[in-house]
Amino acid sequence: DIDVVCLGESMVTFLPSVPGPLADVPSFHRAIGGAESNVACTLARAGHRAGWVSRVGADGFGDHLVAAIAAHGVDVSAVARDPERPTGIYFRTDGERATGTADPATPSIPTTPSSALSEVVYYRAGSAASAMSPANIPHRAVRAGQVLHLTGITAALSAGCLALLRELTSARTPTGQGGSPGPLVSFDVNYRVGLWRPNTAPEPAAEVLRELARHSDIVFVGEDEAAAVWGVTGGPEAVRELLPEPAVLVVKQGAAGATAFAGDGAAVFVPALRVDVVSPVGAGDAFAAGFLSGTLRGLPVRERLRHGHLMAAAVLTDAGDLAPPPARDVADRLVALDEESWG
Ligand code: KDG
Repeated sequence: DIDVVCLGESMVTFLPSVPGPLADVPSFHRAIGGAESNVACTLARAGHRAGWVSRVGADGFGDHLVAAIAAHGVDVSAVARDPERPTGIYFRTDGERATGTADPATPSIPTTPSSALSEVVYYRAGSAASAMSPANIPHRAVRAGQVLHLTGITAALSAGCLALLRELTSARTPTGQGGSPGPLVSFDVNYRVGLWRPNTAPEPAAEVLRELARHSDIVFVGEDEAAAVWGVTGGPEAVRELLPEPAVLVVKQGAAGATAFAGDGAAVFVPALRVDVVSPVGAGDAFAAGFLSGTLRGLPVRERLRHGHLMAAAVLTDAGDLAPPPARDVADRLVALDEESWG
């Protein structure tokens, strides 16, 4: 029995040994990345039964990915190997860490967030996962959980991947409409601007991501993403106006916090924890995992958001895309702290 199935491409990730531009980094440290498997790994570490469905190459990077994700406790039995296509990889660079002081009296010393100077370089075109389509996916395994987690990254990879997401989002059976209820579809918009170039992406991002979000049950989107993809400014309410359909909509507001619309429609805002950010990559995935963990446990929306922030904080303070979440009893104690502790 599986609680959550996450479907999407994962890649072997290379993290730089030193900050600086790609041309100057002499060596890299191997890790794993992939928005959906990050969610699966975090959920598994948090005590849920999580599965990851994907395709990887019949190569050493594929071996490593499958083994590393399985080592987090994720069910990888439905991952297929493609002897014709490689496993995707990607490299990250790290901007110089913020140095100096934020004191406005000494403005000559810049305080640049490291993320502003970081680069992501993908080698994933033509990868095994980009060849996913409705024809080569284990449909029973994909629908085996209570929740099926997808992201907008997959929609950018190929026409087949986009067709698959369309099928999975539109085939859901909302509870109360008869038939055997399929999994709740969770969709993180995850707008990756580098993947949506007109000559490589199957269709324009704005329409595709909106359509997929509207057909999902639980949607995660950053306020900054909503502005970049749809030109929506005006806060979480404006995003809700654009996406009124999902039963649950979570608008992430960066370091400020996140707002959820659910149930009676009232907005619930929970501030984020203030942490020293080492790397922001993967924090959104950890947030989604925390929120979904709370959803699976039937917790109130406010607590789901707090679990999201706690798991995001663990990744924000780590260099990799993935970090172990706090143990469940610790997380529960922190989530139960009063309003004052939560800012
Ligand atoms: O969400 C973090 C991801 O960006 C990273 O792990 C790699 O899936 C990835 C992507 O496509 O950028």
